[in-house]
This record gives sequence, structure tokens and C-alpha cells, in this order.
Amino acid sequence: MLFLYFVNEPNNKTTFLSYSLSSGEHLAEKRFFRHIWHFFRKVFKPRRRYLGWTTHGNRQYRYFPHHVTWAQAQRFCESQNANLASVRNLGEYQAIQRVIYRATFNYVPAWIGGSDKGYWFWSDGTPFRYANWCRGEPNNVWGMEHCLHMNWTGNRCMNDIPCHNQYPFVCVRKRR
Ligand SMILES: [Ca+2]
Repeated sequence: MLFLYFVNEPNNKTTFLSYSLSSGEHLAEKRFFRHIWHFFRKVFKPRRRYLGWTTHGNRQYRYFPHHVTWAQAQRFCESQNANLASVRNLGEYQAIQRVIYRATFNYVPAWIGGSDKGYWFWSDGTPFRYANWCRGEPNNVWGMEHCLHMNWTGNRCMNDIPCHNQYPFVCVRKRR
């Protein structure tokens, strides 16, 4: 049996926690506390954020957490010998969502490489054939929304939004 009791100093300021174990039960108590320790370590184990390149098919994606404009994001990707991510199909869209989730444990809105100059194009030159637009998008509000970000609304779909807004972003490069 384990006894816990508190000893109050005369000055009533310091409290000591004391254990009293009957002999023979010491090992069982140790095992018990080890179980408790492992349980809490498992529950509260810090999850590791993954911020490296992730391979999907013949491409690699990487999430960058800095909040910047679309053009700054594209320039940064170029400095990494990459481009803002283009999307060719739903599988790639979901792969990019997983990359974002592994870095943030959330589906945060992020820039990808779609931009609009009268027609939509991907900054890496991929033909713009696939899009997972949110309902009613692209709506080009006030004629000001010429850049594409993803994970918009609860549907985590694509939306056009002003290019000077600031979001984290996902770059793509050819598989190495
Ligand atoms: Ca819009």
C-alpha cells in the first residue's frame, strides 16, 4: 500500500511529499509508476513537424511557413530551384494538403502557383487543366483577385484572392 502524506513545517510555508511503502510492495509500486509515466509520455509526446521535401510521383513538394505575397513566394521557390506548386489532378492536390498538414497539423490556407492574367496559368509552366475551385470561385472580387491559394473554407478548396495578401506557401520541384 502506498501512503502519501504531507508534512507541514512549523512556519507553514514548505510542504514535503513523503512516501511510505511496506516492504515487498516496492517493486510493484515502481512498475505502477512506470506504467503511468509511459502513458503520459505517449499522450503528451510532442508531434514532430516535418518541413522537408516530400516526394509524390515525379515531383517533390515543400511547405514554407513564412507569410508572404504570392510574388515573394514564387521568387523564394525559384531561389530553391523550384516553383510555387502546380496541381494536375486531385491526387496531387491531396498530396499537397498532406505536406501542409505534416508541417502544421492543420490545413492552413497556402499559396500555390496559380495566377490569372486574363487566363489562369501555373507559374511552373504546367498547363492549367485541373482546378479544385470552391463553389462560386474564381469570383475575382472587385477585379482584384489574380492569385490562387488553397485550403480555403471548410471544403479546403481553391480560391482566387488578391496577390498582395500574405500566406505561407508550397513549392514544387522535379524529383531528385
Ligand atoms: Ca475569390
